[in-house]
Order: sequence, then structure tokens, then C-alpha cells
Amino acid sequence: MKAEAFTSCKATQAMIEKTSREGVTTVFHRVREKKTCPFGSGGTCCRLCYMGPCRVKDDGQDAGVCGATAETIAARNFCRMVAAGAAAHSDHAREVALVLLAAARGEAPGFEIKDEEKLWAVAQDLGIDPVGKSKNQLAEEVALKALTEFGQQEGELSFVRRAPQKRQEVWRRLGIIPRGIDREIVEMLHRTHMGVDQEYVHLMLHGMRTALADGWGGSMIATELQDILFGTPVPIRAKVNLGVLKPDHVNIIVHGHEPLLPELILLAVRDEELLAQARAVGAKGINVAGICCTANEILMRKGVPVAGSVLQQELAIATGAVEAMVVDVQCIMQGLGQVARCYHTELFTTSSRARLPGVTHLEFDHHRGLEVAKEIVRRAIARFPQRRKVEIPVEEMDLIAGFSHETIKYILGGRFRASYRPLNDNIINGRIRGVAAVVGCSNPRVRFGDLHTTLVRELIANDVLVLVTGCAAINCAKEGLLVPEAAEMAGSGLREVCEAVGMPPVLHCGSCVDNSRLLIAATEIVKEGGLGEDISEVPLCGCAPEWMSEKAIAIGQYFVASGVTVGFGVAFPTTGSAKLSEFVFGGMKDYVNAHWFYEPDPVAMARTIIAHIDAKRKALGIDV
Ligand code: XCC
Ligand code: SF4
Repeated sequence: MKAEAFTSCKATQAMIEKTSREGVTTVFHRVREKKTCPFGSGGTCCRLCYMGPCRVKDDGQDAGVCGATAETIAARNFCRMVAAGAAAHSDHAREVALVLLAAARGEAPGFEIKDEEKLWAVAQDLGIDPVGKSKNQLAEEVALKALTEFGQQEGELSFVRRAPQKRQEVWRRLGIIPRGIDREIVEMLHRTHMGVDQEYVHLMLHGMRTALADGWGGSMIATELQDILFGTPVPIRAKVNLGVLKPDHVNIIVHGHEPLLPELILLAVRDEELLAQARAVGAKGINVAGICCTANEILMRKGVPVAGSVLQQELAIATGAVEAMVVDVQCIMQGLGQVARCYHTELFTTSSRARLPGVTHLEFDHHRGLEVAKEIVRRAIARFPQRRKVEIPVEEMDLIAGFSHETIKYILGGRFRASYRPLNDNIINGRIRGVAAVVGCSNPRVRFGDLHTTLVRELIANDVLVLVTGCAAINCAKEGLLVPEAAEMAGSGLREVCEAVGMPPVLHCGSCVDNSRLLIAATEIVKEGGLGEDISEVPLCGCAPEWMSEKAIAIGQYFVASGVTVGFGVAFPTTGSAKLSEFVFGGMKDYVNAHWFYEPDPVAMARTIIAHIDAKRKALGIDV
């Protein structure tokens, strides 16, 4: 099979070829065998009850057995994706809140409150007076308040008040301010059960409320509490791609989404006794690298190398150099189990919520997390002598990560007058044309990573400052777009700004829950003044050209509901219904001043984003 057809990433190509030679099946092999179903892909396959399943044509006459029309079915499916995505981000947040609570009470060895400044800020935004309280006392109150945001039945989520006033009014008018995180998700599932809510606009409005419970709720809680526990990111240099695996070290890969156990593994690998054990089996040391958003979390805060993005998880094992892979939740392919059995890798599931058949389960319990971490490291060391053929791709690239919204403030505004003023001024004077968020997954149905990099190159060449998160960030990093020298590829205006500050034209803002940082950054731009009074007025656009997960749909929906127009590539789950597509691609504008768009071609997507940014500039009277 032609590996070049899947991606231009040389490391990925080499490992696809290696697995093909060795008869090992990966996502790239399976995708060729699986045809997509047009009804499922366009959103009009309903399997919500067993009078069906029903595949419905969008001809104005066809309907499911219950009478449900194409737009109802597609809207229900879309909203269920939002609910699942919001649930994933929020359940992650819940776990972090529980760990913060235990840490504050001294019941989680290895965890402590690292960022008191953030703790104070978050406390105040949650309506807690921090004055006169000890660090742990305050952290306990913050954790308990965060936990109530999940089960709250009435009222409004606390972080909603962080949004620009005008945006809050839009939401209040529409009645879509989330009351409680769990409540909105449950109601979304209820409403999409057979025979409940069957009016697509009404469904989509609750889809927005549910998504907002993610962006301004679950995801934001995850990000903020993780910053409190592990520190708010600041710019940090690191390396990316499969070349970060070391031939003479015990390699441990952490993969998934929660940084909790990985932070403890980073502690454990510094343990002298374990290092001695590693040397005793002939290794020079222990190397930890990340995959997916776990990677992004510990990259942002610790500069831990990134082995790859979602589509490289099986390929990392195929190097034959990985002694242990530790996974928790989300984006973990079941195929990993099979691949691990072909090599000497021990794969560990660690979350009480996720197991894989035939895979070692060693549960992360935060009361004894450090012990679990050490046990994993010990077992990884024991695997080292079992290595057979090792083939690590040479490709690795430098990157800079760590651009939290606080950091953006500092680097642009300076240490003593940290503010978004310089960014706003540069947007107003046109050096920076606008801002684009390029986020989300990779998908083997399109050229892996190439859509991200083609799009981003086009954007920066046109003076658009790019913020990246998730697997999009990893893919851009692999191609050298996340270093200051990448400014050479930028248009003259953006280049001037980047060179003056010494920053890359593409800023790594973190994991997928860290898309909540982008909501805050957008809000800061509004609050700084000169670029409108609402997020929807800022020359700003979002996109996920290679998306695949339900979480991506939840993120897209909360961006749109927050006033940011969002483009997706690959395929779009409303295209089976003309009515619903008209709504998401246009009609939503009448409600939230933003909409979705679908564009599978990255260059065309860049043009659409630039045109959108230019239209916003024009409306603000800062035409270039
Ligand atoms: Fe998963 Fe977050 Fe998508 Fe990557 S970007 S494939 S969701 S790891 Ni979140
Ligand atoms: Fe078919 Fe209606 Fe049941 Fe869906 S809910 S499977 S459209 S009968």
C-alpha cells in the first residue's frame, strides 16, 4: 500500500510501511476496507428506536416509521454528538475536580496546589472570597464549588459571567444559558429519545445550551483546575514526532486526555531506585513521551516531548521501542491492543471508565496514584530486555508551546503592563489581519496532517495569527510551524509582530479542553476595546479541517454559540438534510451572529476564513 497517499509525514509513512511489511493492521489499513454510509454520514440514519432503524431520504416526503423527517433525524443525531462530546470533556473535568479536592485535603500524595495566583482568580470567578484563607482551604472550596456546577438544577453556570456582557445577553434572550453541566447533557439525551423534541431549531438551541455547558463549563473547569494543580503554562521549548523515542532508553508513552497519572509518572521516572533498575537492564534512562491531548497537557506545562497525534498511536508501538503505553480516556483506538501484542509493549488501561479487551488494567486511584505510577514504570523497565527489531523514524522537530491566554497577554504586552492592547492595536492597524483557531483531530479519510499545514501556511502568509490546540497543534508542530523562525513564512505584517516579540506565528494553546482558553482570549480581546463589544464582532474564525470525534462537534457548537464562525472539513453530519444544513450554515446567524461552514479543501477553507475576517474588519471600519 502506498504510504505517501495517506500523509506527507515521513515518520508516519515509514511506520505504515513497516507495519505493512510485518502484517500488522493499523487504522490506515482498516480505513481502506470500510466504506462510509451516505445516510449515516449526512445525518439521516436514525436508530433511536426499534420500529426502525430508518434511513430517510431528504425528498420532502420520506420519513421514518414514526414520521420523523430528515431534518429532525439529522438534528437529533447532531445534538447527540454534542451531548457526547460535552460529556467527555466534562467527565474529565469532574475527575480533575475530585483530585483537586483530595489534594486540598492532603489525600492525594504527589498532587499539590502549584498555582496560587490562578487559584485566587478562579475562586473569585466562582463567587468565593479568597481573603484570609489558606491555600488548601481555598482549594477545597474551589473544588467543591466546581463540583456543584455539574449537578446544579437551576440558575446559571458561574463561568458564563466571564463572557462579554453582550454575549451573555444574546444567550439570555434565547434562554440558552446552561443551568448545570449534567442537567443540559441529560436533557439533550432525553429530548432526542424517540418521540420527544421533533422541531429541529428547538433541538439545535438546546444543542447550543449543552455545548455552552461544555465550553464555559466542563472544559473550562478542566483547564482552570489543571492549571491550579500543575501550573499555568508559559512558553516552553520541546520536540515532536516519532523521532523523540530513544533507542537506548526505556520508552513510556502516555496517551489519552487526563494529565493526572502522567504527572505522577513524570515524578516516578525521577526516582533513583527506578533509574538504577533501568540501568541494570541496560537502558541509559527512562524517556516519557505523549500522544494526543495527554501529550499536549504535559507538553504545555513540562515540555515533555510529543511522539505524535491521534493517528500515530499504533505506529508508535510499531517502532518496537515502546516498553509501555499508558492510556486513560478518549481517542484510544481498540486496535492498539492488537498492535501491542505484535511487539513487546505492555499496554495499560488506567481509568475506571475505560478498558480494552485483553489489555492490562491497572487502575489510577488518586489516593495511591504515585504507587500506580511507579508500578507502571517498574513493569516498563522489565519489558526493555524483550525488545526485538527497533526502527525509530529519525524525524523530530522543535516547537514552542505554552501559550495560555495569560501568556499571550505577557508576551505581547510585556511583563509590567501585561494586556491585550498590543494585540488589539496590531489587529486595528492591520499588521495582524485577524485571528484563526485551527483545532481538532486527524482523520485517515483525508491526508493526515496535510490539511492542517496547508491551511495554516495559507493563513499566516495572509497575516492571520493562528492559535492551535489538540491534534492540529501537534501536526503543525511536526512541520516546523511552531517555532519563531516560521515567521519567515508569514506575511510582512504578522512577520513584523512575531519578530518584534520573538514568537511563532502559530501559537500552541494546549489540549482540546484548552479550547476554553480561546474563549477567554477572545473575551479579553473584546474587553480590551476597539474591536467591538461582542466576540462575534472580532475578526476571528475557527476551524477543524481534519475532525473526527464527537468532542469536535461539541467544541464547534460552543464556538458558534459564543459568536465564532466555524468551518469543518472531511464531511459534515447535517448534509443529508437541506433544511438543517441551511440552518447551521446560515440560519444560526440570526440567533447567535455566527454559523458553521463546511469546506473539505484546505486552501478554499483558508480563503473562506480570510474573507470572513475581512468582512468583520469592514464592519468594524478597520478595512485593510
Ligand atoms: Fe482526540 Fe484530543 Fe481529536 Fe486529537 S484532537 S483526535 S479529540 S486527541 Ni482533541
Ligand atoms: Fe425510525 Fe422514528 Fe424510530 Fe428513528 S425514532 S428509528 S425514525 S421510527
